Amino acid sequence: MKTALITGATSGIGKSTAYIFAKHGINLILCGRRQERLEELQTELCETVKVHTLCFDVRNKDHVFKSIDELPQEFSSIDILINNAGNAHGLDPIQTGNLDDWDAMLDINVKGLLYVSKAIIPKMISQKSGHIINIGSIAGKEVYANGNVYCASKHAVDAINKGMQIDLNKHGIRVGAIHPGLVETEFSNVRFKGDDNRADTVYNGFDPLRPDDIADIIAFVVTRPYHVNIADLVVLPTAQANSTIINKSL
Ligand code: NDP
Ligand code: 8X3
Repeated sequence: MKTALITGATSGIGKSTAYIFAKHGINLILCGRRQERLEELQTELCETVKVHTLCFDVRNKDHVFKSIDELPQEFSSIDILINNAGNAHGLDPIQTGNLDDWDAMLDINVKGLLYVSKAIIPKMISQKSGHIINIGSIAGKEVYANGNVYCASKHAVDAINKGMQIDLNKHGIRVGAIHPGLVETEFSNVRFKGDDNRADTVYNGFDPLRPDDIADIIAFVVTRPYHVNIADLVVLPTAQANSTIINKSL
């Protein structure tokens, strides 16, 4: 049986991925900052697969490395890493952007992803196998108004994904990115700092992606035969043409 470590497993895409992986019989290491949610998931999913939880903020590199280094023996061999933890913080023109928001996005979406990857990649190299999926975004392919730093963080994920593909190629480790468009999760509630009405308007008037749509695709990607690596995938709701064109009449 394979073991997957999923960051950002307490909500949205990461949480759906945990459920779908459990259905595929993949043992789980579930990560996030909200301990209560991790415990709820563990209680539910441990009826199907083995589940271990790690409560850390991906910004805390010491905690990230210690938690992963000290995994119990039965979870220490990680076959699949889903680098999913991340969020947008704010939606402001560059000239009025909030410095704390910028720090959060770069520290979580970019540096946090790097810390978790650095803690796991040497294990994959010594195993001579592994599969890393980086969750980017359409915001990593295009820049939209007021998206500046979030888009920069996701462009960085796109670049890191390509860098990993090159550097890990000779080690037989599969690396790929999935870049979703609009998925209805807690993403906009976080972006708008708990303004749920504003968050709802993002997904009104069209049929957005649901977290299960992306989780299904992640499960498809990790269940391909070893010689198949899905390297880069943009997934949009049918109503979305790109970052800015959304057919709200559907
Ligand atoms: P959610 O807000 O629903 O989930 C975000 C997850 O990330 C939560 O589990 C959260 O857990 C975790 N997380 C956030 N900050 C930290 C942190 N500092 N340390 C550890 N974990 C953290 O959003 P989504 O499911 O939508 O987002 C998942 C990924 O998908 C993100 O990388 C996002 O950028 C990307 N994405 C989302 C899209 C969308 O439209 N929703 C579209 C394209 C990409 P906790 O709070 O418990 O720490
Ligand atoms: C999330 C999608 O368009 O809000 O990455 O940036 S978007």
